[in-house]
Amino acid sequence: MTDLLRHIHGPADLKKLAIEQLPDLAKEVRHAICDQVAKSGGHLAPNLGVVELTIALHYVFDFGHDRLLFDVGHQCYPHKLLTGRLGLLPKLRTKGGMAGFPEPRESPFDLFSVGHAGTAISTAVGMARGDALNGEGDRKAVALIGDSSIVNGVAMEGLNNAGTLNRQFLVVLNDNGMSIAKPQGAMSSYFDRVRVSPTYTDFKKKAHEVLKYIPGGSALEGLYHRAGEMMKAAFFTGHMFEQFGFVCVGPIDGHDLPTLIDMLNEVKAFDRPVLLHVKTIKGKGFDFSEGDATAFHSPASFVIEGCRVEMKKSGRSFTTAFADAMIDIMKRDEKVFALTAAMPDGTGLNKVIPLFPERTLDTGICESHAMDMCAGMAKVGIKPFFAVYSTFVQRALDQVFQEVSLQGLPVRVCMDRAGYVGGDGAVHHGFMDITMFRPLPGVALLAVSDEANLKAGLEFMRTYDAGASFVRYPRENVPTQTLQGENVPAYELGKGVFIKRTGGRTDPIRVVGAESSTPRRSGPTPAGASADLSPNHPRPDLAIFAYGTLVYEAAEAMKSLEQQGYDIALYDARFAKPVDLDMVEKLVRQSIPVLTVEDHALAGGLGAAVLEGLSDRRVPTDLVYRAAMPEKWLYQDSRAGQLADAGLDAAGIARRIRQIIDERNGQVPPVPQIHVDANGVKVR
Ligand SMILES: Cc1ncc(C[n+]2csc(CCOP(=O)(O)OP(=O)(O)O)c2C)c(N)n1
Repeated sequence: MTDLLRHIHGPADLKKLAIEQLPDLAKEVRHAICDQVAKSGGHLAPNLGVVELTIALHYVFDFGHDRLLFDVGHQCYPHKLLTGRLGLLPKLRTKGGMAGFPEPRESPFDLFSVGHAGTAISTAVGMARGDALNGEGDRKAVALIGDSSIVNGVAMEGLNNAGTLNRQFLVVLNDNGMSIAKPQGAMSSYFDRVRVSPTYTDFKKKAHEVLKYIPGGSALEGLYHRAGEMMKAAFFTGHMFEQFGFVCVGPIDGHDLPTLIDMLNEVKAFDRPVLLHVKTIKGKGFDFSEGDATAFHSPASFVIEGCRVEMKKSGRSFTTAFADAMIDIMKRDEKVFALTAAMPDGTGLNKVIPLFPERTLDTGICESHAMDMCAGMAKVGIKPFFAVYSTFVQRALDQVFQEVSLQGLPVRVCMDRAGYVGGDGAVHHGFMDITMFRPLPGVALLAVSDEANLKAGLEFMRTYDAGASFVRYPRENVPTQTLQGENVPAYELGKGVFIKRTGGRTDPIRVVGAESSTPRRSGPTPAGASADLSPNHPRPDLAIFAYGTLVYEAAEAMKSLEQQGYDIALYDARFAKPVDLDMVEKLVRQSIPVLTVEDHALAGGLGAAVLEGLSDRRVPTDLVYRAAMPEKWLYQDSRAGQLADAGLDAAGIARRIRQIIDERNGQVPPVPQIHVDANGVKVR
């Protein structure tokens, strides 16, 4: 193998290479990415597919000055390697290492932190317009977008606006005929047809054909006459994006570096919007990734042994548990319909779809449309279960308001990847689903802590017809041992459940006469004093009111607290809306401090619901404490690392509880609640 990549510290070094050297560089880039993803996991096939395209873009444009916007951003690894970040690659997706998505904190070559599909064209239009206003209209604008993302509503809105630009503007359509899974909808069939069209292979014939269609005197004609022979042949008249006001060029071979460079050099000079349609092979370069681009879209780590590639096994995820629970529900209830918006693998529905082809659907990347479709189905008595990541359901907030909640429709939404998501980082955290949906009348919000609770929660949703219901669960494996055994109590609207108390003691809410408000010593036993730890002790030092899988972190925290002599009760809140205020009120009225614990933003989450609800009941709230995601971005890391940084792992919860109890015992002065906002400003 050649040794070129090591000497590329930025695009200026790339431009020093001869075009003939670039295929060797492409090979090195591919191997560097594949070797690293095999070790750490990450996006593989999308990056392997754009290696030549990225090299060509940096070879032709000057993105220190020009603008390059990535759509989704999961295909940015080659770009990062060509812009001086090879040294960060060994720490891909880990704390302090290389983010898996474009990240402006990392490099001025990354203009936006992105992760959600459909945004590149609009942000590029904005920058192009802004640059023009700033008198810097010479900065070229380029948006790189995939064939599945361009169908996204946001992208379409961007195209609609971009087509009216009276200046250079380039959309590079990376058409690999794939989303994560097979792309969906009429547009994907259209691309299938375009992809097999003769294109620029038959230059002369094509040029002649094109000339026939170009009306005299049009702007296109002017461009056409200025264009080189190859470019003329690649003009695509009748391409649907022509109707948006774009000059359409291609499809061209996205792995043929000399052609890519020639074409980009030509379209760069066009002073109007151009769509360059580039055909690529997702996963290009290795048999295994080309052969199964879905499995290698974003694999966990894997091992390559000769011709064999083995994915590392990683336990039973909530996603798999969800798929199995859905299969069971769909067998029992023929009104149930399951949908995903382009995430059959990520949500587990890939396991469900083959079993129920008539009652499942992948809508493509269009969460808003999917949500409205759910509303339509619910309106006629079908029970839609929309499986979607928490972060992507944000795209459908307005639809949940207007078409779902306002109509009182029982749409069921199953939110995977709720809370911190680990390596994908800030662009994918599911941190505001409670905040978004809590204000909506009739909506039920629940969370599940383990597989048995997941089944029970989904069963509740199946029969809950009074409004929409949303369940959340994280990117994690289901706990191998359960706190409540297999037979968890059924979910009852707005009801939390007692899980356990240190020392196997009784639920304080159930203790007869526990309303006594006599102050008592709490916390660890001072030296020389005898501990009051009788089995029927009426009041614990503190009650934890935890949501979702953090019930398990809290249970773990209780182990160390118990050893230190603390008496703690644990409740699973189960619902953030309606939140079990009766449960919390009973605790507070016994002078038991309550700590709410959730893997969700502090603002508007479970703890906020408790504080607001108690306040409305005129119940004093000074005994309520909240542990939740702090108001600051946590970037790529393991999920465990992110929970620890937020103080939401077992150690953090135990620390917080000791602090609260010590403070209440007057052993330490009150600790002000300090949170750091997005701008790094400390606020009380
Ligand atoms: C709003 C939104 N929904 C879902 C996703 C998850 N997602 C990430 S990449 C991807 C497929 C994108 O396909 P395409 O644009 O064709 O790019 P490719 O991966 O094929 O290169 C999807 C669905 C997302 N990033 N954003």
